[in-house]
Amino acid sequence: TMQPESNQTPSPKPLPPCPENPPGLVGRLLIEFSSQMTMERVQKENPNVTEGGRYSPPDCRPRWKVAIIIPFRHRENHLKYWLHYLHPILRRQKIDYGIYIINQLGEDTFNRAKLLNIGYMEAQKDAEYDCFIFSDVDLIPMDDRNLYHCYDQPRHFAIAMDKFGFRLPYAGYFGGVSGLSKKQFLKINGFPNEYWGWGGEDDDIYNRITLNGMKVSRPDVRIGRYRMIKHERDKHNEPNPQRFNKIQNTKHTMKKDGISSLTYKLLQIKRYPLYTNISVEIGKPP
Ligand code: UD2
Ligand code: MN
Repeated sequence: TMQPESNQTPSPKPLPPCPENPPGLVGRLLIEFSSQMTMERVQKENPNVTEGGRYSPPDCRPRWKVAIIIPFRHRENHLKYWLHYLHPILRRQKIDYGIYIINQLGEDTFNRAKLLNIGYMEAQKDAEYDCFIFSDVDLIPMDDRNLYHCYDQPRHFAIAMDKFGFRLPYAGYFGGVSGLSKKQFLKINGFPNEYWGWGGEDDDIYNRITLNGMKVSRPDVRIGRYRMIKHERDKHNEPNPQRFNKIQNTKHTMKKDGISSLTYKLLQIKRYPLYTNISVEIGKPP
């Protein structure tokens, strides 16, 4: 005999998948950095973001679970603008996401790519992310049709920056903002840990992608536009004189230097309303 269905608790209505082209996008955005920004203001603007900078669309089932990873030291002012602009954009894009600031403690030489590797490791302790977007703290997209999720091939988002005259500076450029699925990231053994100081690490990542038989995917040049907040070169992030040599050798170094060889000391994880701050000690150049 059949069970009467009437006295069962109704299961919640399954959400439809989020649309591939979210209807609430507005396109080209006005981005400026002259108005005063405070964290209190940005928090008030984003009441629906949950602790640690997590958000999931309430009305549809997102296609990707995205960890956004930002390498960081002493850029508090830039971070406020980044959060002010990005949270509303990501919300309109119907992305399920978490924001991770990877903060290098101490004053030894900065190491962007190693911090990004750490972000990949640490974010996965929080949730089953399947997409990782790596962004400089000073880069704001000028068009919300530049969708922050992953693609069939590793994605380069920041292709037309104001500081480069809104053009790609060279064909193999992969700096600024990029995104890889978990599978793509593991295929290239993550990012190099041995680029200390400014430059070269993005070219090494580009080499890893092409050497492993993948191609870089990019948005339309009218959509992949960015503003970078103007800044001086930071202390302890001087141009790395070894970078020209090192990017010639990716083929030989990528198998041993990468996510497989990553070591670091985790010092603190703090959940703020709009982001998670992960402070780490990463050592110094040999
Ligand atoms: C370019 C690339 C960047 C990277 C870098 C070389 C662009 C827009 N970006 O950036 O992706 O390849 O060259 O390493 O072309 N940071 C701190 N504190 C520091 C130093 C760096 O937080 O003391 C972080 C921060 O997120 C910053 C990022 O590292 O945005 C890149 O450093 P940058 O902004 O000084 O380098 P830039 O603008 O030449
Ligand atoms: Mn910059």
